[in-house]
Amino acid sequence: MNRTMGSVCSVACLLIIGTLLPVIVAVDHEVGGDFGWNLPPTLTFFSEWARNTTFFVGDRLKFVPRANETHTYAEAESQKDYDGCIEQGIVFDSSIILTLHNPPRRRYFVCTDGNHCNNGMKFSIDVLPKSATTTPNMALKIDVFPLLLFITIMANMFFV
Ligand SMILES: [Cu+2]
Repeated sequence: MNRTMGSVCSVACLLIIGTLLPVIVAVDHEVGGDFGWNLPPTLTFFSEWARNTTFFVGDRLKFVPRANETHTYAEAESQKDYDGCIEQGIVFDSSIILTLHNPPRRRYFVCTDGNHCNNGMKFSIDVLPKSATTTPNMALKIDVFPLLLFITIMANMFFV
């Protein structure tokens, strides 16, 4: 009886984990990686970082400056504004974590402090649809895994 109860509990736990797994796929990106959100060594530093990173709806951007540097961030509305370092709308303190909400689209970020944008503190990203984060293959594995375990445990209970 104890063994049955234990198995039922394991199955319940696995089913819960299987349900929660797809929710945890959102990723936090620290802008600039370990270098952080600081005056970059080259004008293309942040563009290169962005190009080597994949962004999905639901992911978050963290702008982390060094303790002795102060930086903000804001969005530019178009490629033209971005090229000219013209920001629109809200200027965020770097301590504010930004969630990449729907819709999927190209977004442009610049630092609004001093001449920082012209000195390379800017990057653009293509935010991809959320569905792309779970490939059909991966979604299948997540759904099938608890079921397979359930079948295995049931088989053990009845045939061992
Ligand atoms: Cu700055």
